[in-house]
Amino acid sequence: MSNEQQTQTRIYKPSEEMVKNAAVSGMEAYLALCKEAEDDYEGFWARNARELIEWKKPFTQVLDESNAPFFKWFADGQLNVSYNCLDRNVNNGLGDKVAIIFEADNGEVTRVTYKDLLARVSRFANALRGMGVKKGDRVVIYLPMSIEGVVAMQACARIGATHSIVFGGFSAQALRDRINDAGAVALITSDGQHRGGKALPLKPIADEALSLGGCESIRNVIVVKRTGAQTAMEAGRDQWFHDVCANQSDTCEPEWVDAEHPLFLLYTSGSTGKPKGVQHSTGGYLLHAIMSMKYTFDIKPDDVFWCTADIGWVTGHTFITYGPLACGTTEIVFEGVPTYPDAGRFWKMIQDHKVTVFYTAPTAIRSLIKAADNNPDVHPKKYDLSSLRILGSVGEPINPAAWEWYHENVGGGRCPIVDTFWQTETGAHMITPMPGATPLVPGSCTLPFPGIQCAVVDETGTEVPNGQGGILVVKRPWPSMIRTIWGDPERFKKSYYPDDFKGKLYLAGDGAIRDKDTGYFTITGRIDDVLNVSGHRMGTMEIESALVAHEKVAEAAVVGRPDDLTGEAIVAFVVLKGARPSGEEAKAIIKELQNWVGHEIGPIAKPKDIRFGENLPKTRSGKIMRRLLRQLAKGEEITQDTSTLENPAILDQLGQPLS
Ligand code: 6R9
Repeated sequence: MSNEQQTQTRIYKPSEEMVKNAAVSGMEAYLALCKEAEDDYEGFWARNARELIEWKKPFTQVLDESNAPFFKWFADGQLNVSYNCLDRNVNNGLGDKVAIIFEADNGEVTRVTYKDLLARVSRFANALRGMGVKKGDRVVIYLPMSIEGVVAMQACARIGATHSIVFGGFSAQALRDRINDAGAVALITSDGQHRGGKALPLKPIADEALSLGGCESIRNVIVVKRTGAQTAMEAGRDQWFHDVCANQSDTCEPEWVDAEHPLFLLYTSGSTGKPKGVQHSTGGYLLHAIMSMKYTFDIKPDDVFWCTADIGWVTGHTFITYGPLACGTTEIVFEGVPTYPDAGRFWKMIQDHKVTVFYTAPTAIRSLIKAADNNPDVHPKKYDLSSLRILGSVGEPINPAAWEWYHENVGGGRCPIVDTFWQTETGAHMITPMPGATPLVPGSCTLPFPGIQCAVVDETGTEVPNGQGGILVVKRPWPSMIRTIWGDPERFKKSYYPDDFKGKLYLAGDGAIRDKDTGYFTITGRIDDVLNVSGHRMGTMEIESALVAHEKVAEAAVVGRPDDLTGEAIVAFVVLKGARPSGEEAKAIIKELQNWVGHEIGPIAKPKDIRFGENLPKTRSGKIMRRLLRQLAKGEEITQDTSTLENPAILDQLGQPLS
């Protein structure tokens, strides 16, 4: 047996102690929860919703399928998410407990108790109300990782405004498109952000976005002072966050909303067209956020939880802003980057703050493995990581070698790794181990979350036998699922409940295979034109449209190629309007196009490799043969018959990497 095979088949059972103390204690407990849901699906979720959420008005209806696939959960119940995250904990005696340990890029630490956080949220919620922001209005938040980021989200939730976070690394154009699509009335941003020892501007990008046209719905811009950079403020529109919060009352009556009220929109990449505004609910979303904290992270009162995601992604929503606070947890919010001042930063922070549950992405792990290989001083073994008890992974498949390293060097061989598969659209965990129950197999996200009914099917929607790969689907609606695509219900139906499956199965967009013996799931990657670069979703079409918007570009096709560090890397095949360039000229245009895409979408969308051709490989009916481009991008030889192509000779030209 080769080493790779050995590592792949190794099974890690939870320790007796872990089993004894875990919320889901042993496989019997896991299976009992699954059976409870199997026997009485609605009863299972309703029981949890009653136990885990404080309702202003209790629900009597559970699941409403009358307008499928626009499902409703707990529709006649009323609640407020901010109340459940803050007031509830303060009322239960946790007022002086630390809610957030904020560590700045420069290492400065600020602690905010539940009582403080409630006061800060209330003041800002009052300020927003004072500006006329009301229930149902959309508010776009374009902020770095900060206490104010969490405060802004919670304040929106408190007054029933629907927030939409735009990741601070996105461009003016991307911000403008999201403001425009959401029809937002207010924008919350900051003068700038600190990352890796540098102060970067943010407000100027927001200003550029607002100047592009299409953002006329914005009445107020609120600016958090972070870097102290000279900042232009437009009279009548822009105000400082600290000014609007000054003199506001520390209390703010929450807006009680229906369970189906949209808590937030979050834009994500799809296979075609523009990014889609994934709309989430209030009650169902909160429920599964809490359940994921309790079951997957086995969260306990004295845990210190750290999710390293940015609040700009769904992981930051569910596992920074909502899940941990709703459970009364102490959590870390980190402003900086894992490699500053050196690549030991994560390990030092775990040591300093005695983190017990740590949740990060495979791409971060892989880059820290590389760093530790090159510099023994930043190796996790140099730090005291004994406080850790559970590790998590999210965003992309974790390769078994990285899993083993994480388990051994960060978890000291004793911490279970929960490899959590889920999506922006699913709101919370879908397939994941339970740390005190599920035997772990590196590289597999193992079994569905209790109550979630996943399957692997073929193109007709028929379940395939274990051991045979197929398409991942979810068989029944679940509380935290996407409700619709903002402003485009037809696209919601087509993307997630396609006619191919008679509109009955939720299509995740990923391929999967189940193990022959255990039934464990392994995600095999996206089956659509979505790339996963460092755990960030990028639509190939989005990058292609950015490229063809450049004056020199006639046509472009974008594909992914496997990359050791980032999971996938973006490769663009480009036909210029002028002659095919070579040498120095080609290099200069490559730089120009990379910067252009960075400016149009954001630095994460920059193609790593750009190749020029006089044309692209096309079928006689004019379809670009992306399969062949993928092979070229990987540097594979094309062996199949290409005689059906209109222009087979083009493959030689495109096979030559320049950059
Ligand atoms: C939470 C989040 C979703 C896509 C998803 C899949 C990939 C996420 C994964 C995983 C394998 C895991 N993905 N977690 N693949 N194993 N544990 O990442 O949401 O940004 O919407 O991305 O990420 O391809 O479809 P989102």
